[in-house]
Formats: sequence, C-alpha cells, structure tokens
Amino acid sequence: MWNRIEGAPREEIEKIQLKRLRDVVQRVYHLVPFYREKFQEAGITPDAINSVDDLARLPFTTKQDLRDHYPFGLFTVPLDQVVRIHSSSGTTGKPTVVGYTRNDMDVWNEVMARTLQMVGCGPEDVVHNAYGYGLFTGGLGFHYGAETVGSAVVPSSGGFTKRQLLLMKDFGATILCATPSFALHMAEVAKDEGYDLHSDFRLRAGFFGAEPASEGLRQALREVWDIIYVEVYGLSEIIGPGVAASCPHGNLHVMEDHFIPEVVDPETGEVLPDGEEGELVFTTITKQALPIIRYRTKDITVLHREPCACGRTLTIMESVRGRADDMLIVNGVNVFPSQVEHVLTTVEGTTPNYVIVVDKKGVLDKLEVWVEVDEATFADGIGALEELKARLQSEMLNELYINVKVKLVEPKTLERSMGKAKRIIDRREAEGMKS
Ligand code: DLL
Repeated sequence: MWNRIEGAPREEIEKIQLKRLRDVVQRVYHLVPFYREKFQEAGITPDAINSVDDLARLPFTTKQDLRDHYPFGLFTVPLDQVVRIHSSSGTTGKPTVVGYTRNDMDVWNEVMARTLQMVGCGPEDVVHNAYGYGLFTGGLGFHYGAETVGSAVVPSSGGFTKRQLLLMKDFGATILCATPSFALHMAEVAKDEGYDLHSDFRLRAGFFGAEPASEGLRQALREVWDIIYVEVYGLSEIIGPGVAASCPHGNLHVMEDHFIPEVVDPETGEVLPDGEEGELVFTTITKQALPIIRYRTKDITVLHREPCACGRTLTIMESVRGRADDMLIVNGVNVFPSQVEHVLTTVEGTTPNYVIVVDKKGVLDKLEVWVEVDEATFADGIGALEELKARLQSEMLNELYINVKVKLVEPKTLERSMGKAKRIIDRREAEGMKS
C-alpha cells in the first residue's frame, strides 16, 4: 500500500471524510455563486452537514452545469493559482474544462501513486505510457503518477504502434498503460510483426481504463501479454484517472478520502443502499481549483463497503456496467451523438437525417457517420459531394478529436423512425468485445 489510509479503520476514513466535506461545502458556498444559489434554492446552509450521510441533502452537479459556466465559472481560485488545465468533450460544441492547483496536482499524483502501487510499481519499473498526452487526462495523469513512485516513464502517447512495440521491447518496459482496445491492437500488430509476445517483452502488468472492457477482453489481454490486469477508473471532472483502481484481488477501490462515492437512482436521484445498482455520483473533498459537489457521472455501477483480502478498507465499486446517457466511448474518447449533429447542422449541404455506425476494425473501434445530403448538393454532382465529405470529416475531427469516416447518401434513403430516432448502430457488442 502506498498510504496507510487505504487500510485504515472505516471510522477513521469517515472522520476524515466528514471534516473535509464540511470544509469543501463551506468553500463552494462562499466562493461560487452557482453553488450558493443552488443551496439556497434547496434551503440548505453549510452548517446542515453534520454527517457524511447529510451529503444526500445537497443538490447535484451535472456536465451541463460545467458547460453553462464555461470555461472557469465554477473555479474557486483565481487563475494565478492554477497550474494545469485539461478538458474533455462536452455534449455539444463546448468542452468541459477542469483546472488544478499545485495542491490538486499533489492529490492527483498521490492517487495515481496508489494506483500504480497496486502491483508494487516503483523504481525498478519501466512504465510504457500509451495513453494520449494532451487535453485528455490519461497521458499526463499516468505520467506524473509513475514519476512519483520513481519509475522510468516512457511518454509514448497513442498511435505509431510499430514504433511503440520497438521501444517497449528495447527499453524493457515492465508496465503498460493503455486503453484495453489499444493494448489488444498492439498485441495484434506485435504478432504480425513476428514478435514473440512472452519472450520479447518484459511486461508484468498493465493499467487499463478510460473505456469499458468485457471480462473476455480482459482475459485476452492477460493471456496474450502474460500480465496482471489492473483496472483504472476515473473521469476528468473528478480528477482524471486514479479515482478508483483494482487491487490484486480484483476489487476496484475508490480513493474515498478524496472522492466520496454514492449510488443514486438515475430517475429519482434517491440514494440507493450498498449492493444496489444505480448511477455513480462523486463529491471531491480535497480539490481546490474545481471542487465538485455530487457530480452525476452517468456511469452505472454498484458499491460495496466491506473489507477486502488485500487489506484495503476503501469502498469497492463494481466495474462500470453501462451509461445512463447516450455517450459512446470510441477507442477511449467520449463521443456524444449531439456533437455529430452539431457538425452536420453547421455545414451546409447536409440534412439532419443521419446515423452513427460504430464498428470494430481488428480490435480498434471505427466510427462512421452516414448522412443524407440535400437535393441541391446532390444535383451538383460528384465534385461537390467529395468536397462536402472532406469538409465534414475535418470538422468532425475538430469537434470530436477522432477520425470519422463520412458516407454521404442520397436524399430520403435512410430509414425513418416512427418513434424516437435511432441514431446509433453499435456493432461492437455483437462481437463480444465490450461490456
Ligand atoms: O477517461 C480518465 C481515465 C484515463 C481513466 C485513463 C482511466 C484511464 P474522461 O475522458 O473524462 O476521463 O472519461 C470519463 O470514461 O465517465 C466512464 O464512462 C469512462 N471510463 C473511465 N474509466 C473507465 C473504466 C477518463 N475503467 C468516462 N471502465 C467515465 C469503464 C470507464 N468506463
């Protein structure tokens, strides 16, 4: 264990939680008009918090709230105290922006160090980090965590699979950090390139997250790379990777001295008892730049509060079973159908009749958008259509941060729905690759 608190008696953890919760509630109430108004509407003042259970009396915060206060409206510190900014895709044009103070970075490094220590990752290890570096929290989150535990980090980021394999072999990487789908893709390419995956590489563990992975996919990764599979869960709004990580007994422990989890009924918002499935909600209790009260993650899971054979007393969350909204995760990147629609409606020549088709090519996800063009553009002929397609593909890349293949179809050829439009055809599940 990196920190003794991970195995402290529950009473001690709860005492710390209450103290920190009271502090953060005071802080947001006095510093952020958005929270003060919401608390007042709910008839709550910060002194109403006398136990961790009182959390249930506070209003929720949603992704929409973050967007409404874009970019820094919910920050509780001036920008001169912010040392890092990340962002992830929002449901339409605007991304969600998150900020970190120096102290927030220490918290993040601490929870990432705990994550990496799940398999004793330390100075002896070479950590090959294939999570994307940039606005996405995966790359830099793992990077600084690995430095904190004293490992040698190779900041390879995503893509360039063949070069990554060469570095992994030559540098003797012992730890791989990647999305599960990319790690499987790496294995396929390695086989094609003639590597012997067990004897050419020194990998002993992999840290996988940012997207769901079925047990079949996990097992395939364990076998093909001969590694221990560590699951990492997180979201940028809460901190990034490191909100929860799985121990050697396969239990996903929530770092709840920093982030308090609750599970609520997605319809009514009512708190559900341990063991019942619902939407995961987090309250950050140590973050300074952007503390968040009762953030609705939309991730569906179950919580268990029982001691684990690994010695940790931290709450256990089951792997995320699905989402309460229509967000798609494509190779680890979050995509909302509304973002696609946004592009289609801002580019002239198309109609809002479209479907999004997600497929697997090898082990990687592939996203296609089929869209009907309008009559006039269709009549303009092939040159105009090619131009429109190129424009749409480049706008989609800008908006979604991933490559999308656009297929233009004739007016009135896509199936019309009688009720709710079916915009998404997800063919991945059929292949059993995603949970
Ligand atoms: O995906 C942070 C992260 C990076 C986690 C690297 C783990 C490893 P976002 O881009 O904000 O942050 O996306 C957050 O991704 O609400 C889940 O729906 C999904 N997600 C993250 N981890 C898992 C996981 C990062 N282990 C969203 N299993 C979350 C299933 C996951 N889904």
